[in-house]
Amino acid sequence: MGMFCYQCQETARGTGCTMRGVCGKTADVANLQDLLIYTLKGIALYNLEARKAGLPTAAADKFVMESLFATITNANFDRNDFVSHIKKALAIRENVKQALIKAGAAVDGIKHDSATWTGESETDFEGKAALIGILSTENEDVRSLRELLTYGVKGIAAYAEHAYTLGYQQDEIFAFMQRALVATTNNDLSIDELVALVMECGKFGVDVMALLDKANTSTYGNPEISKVNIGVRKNPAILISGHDLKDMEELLEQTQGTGVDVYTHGEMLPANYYPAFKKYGNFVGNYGNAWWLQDKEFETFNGPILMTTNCLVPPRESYKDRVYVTGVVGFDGLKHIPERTAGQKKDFSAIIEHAKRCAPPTEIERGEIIGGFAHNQVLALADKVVEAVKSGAVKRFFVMAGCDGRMKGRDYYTEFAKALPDDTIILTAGCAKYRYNKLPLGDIGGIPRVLDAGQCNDSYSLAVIALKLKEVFGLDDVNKLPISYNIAWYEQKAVTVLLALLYLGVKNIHLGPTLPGFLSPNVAKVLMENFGIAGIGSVEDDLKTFLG
Ligand code: FSO
Ligand code: SF4
Repeated sequence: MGMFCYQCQETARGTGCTMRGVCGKTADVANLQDLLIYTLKGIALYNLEARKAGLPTAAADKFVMESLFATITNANFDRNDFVSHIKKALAIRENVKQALIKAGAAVDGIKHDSATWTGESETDFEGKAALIGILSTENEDVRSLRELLTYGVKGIAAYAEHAYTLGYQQDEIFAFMQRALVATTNNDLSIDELVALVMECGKFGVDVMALLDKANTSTYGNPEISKVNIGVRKNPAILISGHDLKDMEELLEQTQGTGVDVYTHGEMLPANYYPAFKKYGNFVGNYGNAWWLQDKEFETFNGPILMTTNCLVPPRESYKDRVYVTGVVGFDGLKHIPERTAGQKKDFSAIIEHAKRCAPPTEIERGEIIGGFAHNQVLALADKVVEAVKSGAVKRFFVMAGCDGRMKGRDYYTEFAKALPDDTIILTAGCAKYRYNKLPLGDIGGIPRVLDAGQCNDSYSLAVIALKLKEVFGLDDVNKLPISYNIAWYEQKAVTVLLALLYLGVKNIHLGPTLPGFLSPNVAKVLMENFGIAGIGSVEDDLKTFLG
């Protein structure tokens, strides 16, 4: 069975996975994911009408958001989950349609196949999936723009879901996700109209990151400068990874008094920066590095692991029985911790009991790392930062946010960080930081040379900081600041972050380790000509370009 997926940076040969994903996604799952996205477009066609008619849209809004999130790279590998999502999608689509009919709205005009196809069995789904994949859009530029938009919307969905979990939502964001999905079904849209939608996606990228920032900081306080322990203690423990702070909170609450410690992994590291989590004595620190090293680090952790969102790597047999997943995450054979029911918390008792039977983590590192430089903390230091720039102590900032990954070429980011002159500061967010956050890069007059704002969505903080500096220095253009952008990407949330930066007017972003395989030569040209987007070269050449 064939497949076609090119949504992430590690896509095979830089052009597309066709037999099985480099990520481990099987062809049948890839095809079912395509069919799910296709069916969401049908839901969106009806739901936009429902929105216009003032009918309730909440159930479909939530379902579309969660389903988009579930198709992000490394989130869900479970065929059964996608079969049941597609069945649910067909049912929801029908519900919205019937509600429209009941309200006297005209639905006859909704004729697109995504809104009308039906199927019942897995065989039906597989047959249909074979007809509607990404390559069914023949024009490569249209396909490229449709997919760029879809991936931007997937990232928006992920961030919207985190905010939603904390009780924050915005109708305009739901409506945009659906409008964008519908746009990908419209053969009449011109290239210019699709480009405009991609830019609008950047606007909603900013909006959703701002919403999530508000949700996180209102719930857990503003991240503050923190020293994070990267060593281990002697108690049995749970490792929590992914991005979901609500899971973090409830796990910490439920482990109190059990003798079980909690450590973060990967993108959960920034939980260590939030005041609300510091009060828990059993919250030890961070264990390990970025997501792709989990096959080694989960092994030596010895205790159970809770994966709250992407990025899950297909687990090895040796530790598979210790991996628990929750939320949109899925993998055949892993234990799934059920969702919250109204007013109730998630029940983490099984994983806590499991931890008690395990050995404490094996030490793989010792020491501390520093982080917590989100916008509030940096702006509290603004005078110091501005003074350092004015005095020439700090010559330039390098935004090196984004993702880490397995690709060998990502050594570039470590070498680049090492080669940067001593009067420069790295601003980071996302798991890209693990390429240089343990290097002895020192500080400039007390300001660390690596300022970590947090998770990938906290790239929003970096934008807030840049806009504030622009104001302080009285500049009319954010590109006149002494800030360069050398960003690493992997999955679709990074696409959202990139589009958000473009929307904010940031130019000359260098994107690596490779440019997206889903950019056709013409679309790549538009991005290069209009925004100065470029790839990466050698550390030496790039430094010359940036510092030139
Ligand atoms: Fe990394 Fe994975 Fe946070 Fe991504 S852990 S790669 S952009 O999920 O979301 O930075
Ligand atoms: Fe390939 Fe990436 Fe798609 Fe996985 S998510 S199938 S690695 S392109």
